[in-house]
Amino acid sequence: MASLPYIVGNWKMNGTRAMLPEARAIDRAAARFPKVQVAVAPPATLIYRTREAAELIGVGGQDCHTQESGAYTGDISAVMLKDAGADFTIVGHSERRAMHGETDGVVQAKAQAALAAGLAVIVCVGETEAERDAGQAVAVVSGQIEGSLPRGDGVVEKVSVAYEPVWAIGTGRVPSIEDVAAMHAAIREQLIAIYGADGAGVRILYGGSVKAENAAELLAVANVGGALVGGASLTAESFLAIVGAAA
Ligand code: G2H
Repeated sequence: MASLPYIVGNWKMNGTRAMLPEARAIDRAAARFPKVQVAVAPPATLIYRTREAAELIGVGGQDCHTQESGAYTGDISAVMLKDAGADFTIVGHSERRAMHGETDGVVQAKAQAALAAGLAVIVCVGETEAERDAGQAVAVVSGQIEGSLPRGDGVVEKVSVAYEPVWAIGTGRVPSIEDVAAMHAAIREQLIAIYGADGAGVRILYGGSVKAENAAELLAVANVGGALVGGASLTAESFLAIVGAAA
């Protein structure tokens, strides 16, 4: 059975308790879209309150540490995310890779930690503009997939991949439909190589300047199983327009 389209809002470092009514509005409206799986990843400070405010939608973290606990000032473990009410976490977002020096190995260790804590995980990959211009986009993403994806028995059901070209993030630019199709097909092939036949069921989200105006076209592409949405997820109105496009 084909899985539902998965639409995930990544609030990044945006939101105080004043955002909770948006989460509540998204949750209420999600009941109108039973054929779409909806989730938000608020800042860690809001996970507990968002979980309390929302009953239907998934709630997740934006990152986690590789370790369960210890002397890691300022960090948050997957166990803590789970305890706060998270169902999943994003790992390997390009902002983490670029601003915090996260390598594929670190991202993979974070993904394994998330799974060990009982969370599902969304592993982000994507090439820079220079890498695409150099004709290296598929090779770069393939390297990230190989190095970042968690391995082990039973993990495949809990893993999603988000393809987010770095140059499309928050810029209003999106790749051509042909380029999205080609990249998602390449990722699908690699997922099957890694996970066997079960790799065919892993959802591959597209992320990078998704908005109501382009969502339907992107979501119609083969092997696009949902969207990771940043800026357009910050109000219930703009996020729900994307959820509606997926329905
Ligand atoms: C990519 C995306 C969300 P935006 O980072 O992960 O953000 O939709 O603002 O490009």
